[in-house]
Amino acid sequence: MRIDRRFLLKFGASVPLIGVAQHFACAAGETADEKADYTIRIGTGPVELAPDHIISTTLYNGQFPGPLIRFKEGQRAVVDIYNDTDVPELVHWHGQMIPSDVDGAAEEGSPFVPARGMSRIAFVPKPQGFRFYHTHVPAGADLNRGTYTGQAGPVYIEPRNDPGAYDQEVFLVMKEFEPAFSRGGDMAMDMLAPGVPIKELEETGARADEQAKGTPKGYEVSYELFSINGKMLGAGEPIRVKQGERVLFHVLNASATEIRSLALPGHVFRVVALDGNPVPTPADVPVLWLGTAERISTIVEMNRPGVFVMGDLSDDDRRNGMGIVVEYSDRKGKPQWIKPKPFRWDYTRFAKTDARTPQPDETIELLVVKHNAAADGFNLWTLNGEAFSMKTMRPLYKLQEGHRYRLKFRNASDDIHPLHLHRHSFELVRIGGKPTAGVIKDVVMLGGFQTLEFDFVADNPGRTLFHCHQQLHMDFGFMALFDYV
Ligand SMILES: [Cu+2]
Repeated sequence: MRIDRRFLLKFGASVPLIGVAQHFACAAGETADEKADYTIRIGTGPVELAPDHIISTTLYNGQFPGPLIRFKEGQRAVVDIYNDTDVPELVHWHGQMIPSDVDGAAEEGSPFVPARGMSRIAFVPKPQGFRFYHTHVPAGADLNRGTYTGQAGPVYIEPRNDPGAYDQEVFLVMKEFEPAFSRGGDMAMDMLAPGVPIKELEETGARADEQAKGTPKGYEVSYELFSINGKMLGAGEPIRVKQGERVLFHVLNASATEIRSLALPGHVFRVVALDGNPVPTPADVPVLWLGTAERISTIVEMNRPGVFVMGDLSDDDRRNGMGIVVEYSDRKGKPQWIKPKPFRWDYTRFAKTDARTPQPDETIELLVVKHNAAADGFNLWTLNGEAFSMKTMRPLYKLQEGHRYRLKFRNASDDIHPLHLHRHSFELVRIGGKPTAGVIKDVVMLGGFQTLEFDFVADNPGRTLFHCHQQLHMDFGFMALFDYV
């Protein structure tokens, strides 16, 4: 067993409340003797998605999804991470406001978990709500790396007091397996509201296409097998419910690249939290849409007895596994699927009724452009003309602690981008031209040829990564680093 030499330093940096001096006073032996609260083992193993579909991939603790980790908000946790693979790894604590060196992103300075080695980290989990953990290594052209693997698991940070107005809590992790490169996809692109494509952005996109004339479009990734909680539709245990029950679902889209949808025929979802943060206006919707890495917490009242398929709207993906059976007690029979009416996903539905937000101290504009097949057959992505360089890791912008920043995105591509900011939450302030307020997230979908604005307060000093969560986009330029002055 090898202890990462940086781990003492990490302790000092991550326990501000207890005091750095005290931690440096404990000898290395004492901290090493301290028992870990959680242990994560990264290793390759099989996943039985269905009896006739057993795949092999990299997993946490030999299972997919990785074990549900329940932290207590504000209560320091020690996590041992063992890497039983031959390549360095990173475990990122998505959606938590923790220091850069334990966040699990190399761009921020988090050390790798060495191949065949281990790291011990400690941090104070926050904020409360539904988060997750996943690998943060680039995959590039290797479909056995990064989020194409099974390295993802749910995290729930228990609030200090839980209202508990539900009868059952169910975590759902949506995930595809057996990826392959393809040219062009068939993903739904017209499911976001409000907003219409902006002509000027279409023209910018067309000019970029013109420059790449003659080259085919860049690689995309498609998948053969689809699952919820590591089981293809029908292969796992059904979710068993009783009439009149209120079931709280925590849904995670753990896809590397895809947008997912979810519907339960005859039932509505009352959305209570987005990315783990309670929404100002809980509202009922017939369909959930989640970009890569987005989470939705939603209560369903079980008031229509039967046996149903809760599944993705894509017929192909659902038939290849993206669904789970919901079964009322004493009901038997073939699970029913009824296609819901088309429904556009609108974050502003859950917003404050008054769309006023504080004025930002500074505004940063970011133009997103796709360069077809410009990187060895992969699309290259630029922000204000620059693709992120893993070599220089140059910070794009220096933040002043305490300032409120507004990021204004203009998307000159037809793709939807799940934008993600590390170590901070942001507030949506404008989507497709419509002002909004009060929806706090850490991932948001930016529509094709559309605009979006969000604000964040620089309240967690340290290097901070921003990127598109679509693995192909983040690996090929769509990243930016912020630092504090
Ligand atoms: Cu993207």
